[in-house]
Amino acid sequence: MARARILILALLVLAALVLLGSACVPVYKSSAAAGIYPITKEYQIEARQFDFTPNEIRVAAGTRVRLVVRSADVDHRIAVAGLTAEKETVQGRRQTLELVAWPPGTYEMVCAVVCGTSHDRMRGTLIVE
Ligand SMILES: [Cu+2]
Repeated sequence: MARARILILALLVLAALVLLGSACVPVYKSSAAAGIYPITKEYQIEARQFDFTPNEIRVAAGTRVRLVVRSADVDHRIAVAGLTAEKETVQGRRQTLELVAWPPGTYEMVCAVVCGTSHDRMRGTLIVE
């Protein structure tokens, strides 16, 4: 008889734990807010000898940034120094580079492929605030 009581008590405790667990599921479980970096901002960038347009991007720290880069002339390679993000941009095609803007600071966007005589001037800035 005592075993039956213990078994019933154990089942009741188990049922209570299951009900308690289901009541604690986050409200936004499947929404984008559940991610670590929930906000994604997308920027269209044109790479052209010897500039990026726009050449300055300003984002909030912790933002997931998607750079859709299109080369208007020759092959380039966009790199964000300090954030280990780099993507080749082949002439006429769009390439997507994603990164997390963290930590706050000013990062240089550069062309990492020698694309012409003034290649070293091809720079932009990513400001993370
Ligand atoms: Cu270049």
